[in-house]
Amino acid sequence: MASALIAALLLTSSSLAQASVPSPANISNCQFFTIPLKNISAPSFKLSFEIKTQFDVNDWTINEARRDSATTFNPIAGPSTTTGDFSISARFCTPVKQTNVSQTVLVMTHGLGADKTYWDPSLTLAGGAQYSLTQAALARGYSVFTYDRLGTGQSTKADPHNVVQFPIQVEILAALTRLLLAPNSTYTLKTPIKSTFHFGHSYGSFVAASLAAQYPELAGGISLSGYSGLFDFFNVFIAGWQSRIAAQLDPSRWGKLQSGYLTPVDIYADSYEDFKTPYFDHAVAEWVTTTKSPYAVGELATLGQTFYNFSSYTKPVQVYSGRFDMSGCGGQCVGFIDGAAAIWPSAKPLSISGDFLAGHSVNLHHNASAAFKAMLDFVDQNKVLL
Ligand SMILES: *[C@@H]1O[C@H](CO)[C@@H](O)[C@H](O)[C@H]1NC(C)=O
Ligand SMILES: *[C@@H]1O[C@H](CO)[C@@H](O)[C@H](O)[C@H]1NC(C)=O
Ligand SMILES: *[C@@H]1O[C@H](CO)[C@@H](O)[C@H](O)[C@H]1NC(C)=O
Ligand SMILES: *[C@@H]1O[C@H](CO)[C@@H](O)[C@H](O)[C@H]1NC(C)=O
Ligand SMILES: *[C@@H]1O[C@H](CO)[C@@H](O)[C@H](O)[C@H]1NC(C)=O
Ligand SMILES: CC(=O)N[C@H]1CO[C@H](CO)[C@@H](O)[C@@H]1O
Repeated sequence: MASALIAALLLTSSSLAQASVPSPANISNCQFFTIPLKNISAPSFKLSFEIKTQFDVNDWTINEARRDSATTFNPIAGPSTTTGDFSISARFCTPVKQTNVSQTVLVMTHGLGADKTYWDPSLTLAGGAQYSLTQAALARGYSVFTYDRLGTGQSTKADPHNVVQFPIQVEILAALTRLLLAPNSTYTLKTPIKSTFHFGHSYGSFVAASLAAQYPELAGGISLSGYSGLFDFFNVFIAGWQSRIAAQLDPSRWGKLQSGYLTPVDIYADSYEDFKTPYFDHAVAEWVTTTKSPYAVGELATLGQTFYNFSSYTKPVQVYSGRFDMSGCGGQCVGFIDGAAAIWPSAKPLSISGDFLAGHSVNLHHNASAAFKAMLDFVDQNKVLL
């Protein structure tokens, strides 16, 4: 049944392929890597709750979403430290025709519920190249690095309460960036990397932003989408997701995951957060649901619990979100997203845009190529050597 659905979906969406985008094979060399990271250490938190049953998920959702949540619910019981060895699944691509521009790598960090394919849907979606920031960046000559954040895709599925938390995701991104910048790096197909520009989507934007604040020497600039930097509407998003314990929702897909790995209940809950009608194709929403990756409750509960000094970051910052972004702006960014300027008082330059006709997952809407142009123009104009 499920495979019949997928086959039908591929047939339907193959018509999208006709917008002729050069085959990725012609313009770039790509390689997948499994990167062993040893002894990664970060501050962490003991949580005040534990997910064992679906009723625990419901109650956690209510506690996070209720109107007085800020004063009645503290997910943190106390400080701790996490140290571990992790295996990170990643992919590096670089243009066949190498130029100086190829020595800048765009490092892309995906959001909650996704994996690295967010940045290159053409890997598994027929016609997906038009939604691929990776392909657009390669066409401009940049190298691109994408990876599955800890707990997602093919990376280590660590303890979803105590280990997969926000600060360790920042440390992992820092470790990966250092590996890319290392002389004679194993992970860059012999392309010497001189500078990095970080891209984030949604949760990945918070990770990239925090990396820039903590380790400015590792980020020549940042471009953030699915992001306002503000948490005012997280309750609308968390409630709308109607999360389920992934292992119980679909044992054949996720049966091996611990109970703290959650996922929105169905395609409509996924789409509630990601998309805005009429600016997307339903086939793309189907793709999101058939390829999604559960999130760890610990990473969502610990977002915003650590202080990072964003005001000390002096390099280029771009905020580029869809007008109808649900988690970032409560469904309407116009008249709200400019508030993000206060987060980045020292950024030079700072560019904030929230009127692009899309929901949260900017890259997956019809007019994605216009968003990619705006994002990559910003890199072209502002890339700075580290
Ligand atoms: C692991 O890293 C910590 C610092 O974060 C260091 O003190 C310790 O010696 C390291 N252990 C190994 C085995 O490298
Ligand atoms: C590329 O970089 C090298 C070394 O930094 C420089 O000499 C050369 O002029 C650059 N080429 C272009 C086309 O920018
Ligand atoms: C990198 O490779 C070059 C050429 O093979 C070599 O001369 C250089 O010593 C290497 N650098 C490091 C840090 O390994
Ligand atoms: C953050 O950084 C700015 C600029 O470097 C500094 O003035 C400020 O004191 C820092 N804030 C905190 C709380 O450390
Ligand atoms: C696509 O997005 C750009 C940038 O926001 C906008 O100027 C253009 O009008 C949009 N095109 C369509 C067909 O929506
Ligand atoms: C001109 C050219 O090299 N075309 C190739 C692009 O990539 C596809 C798929 O790998 C090949 O079939 C074409 O021959």
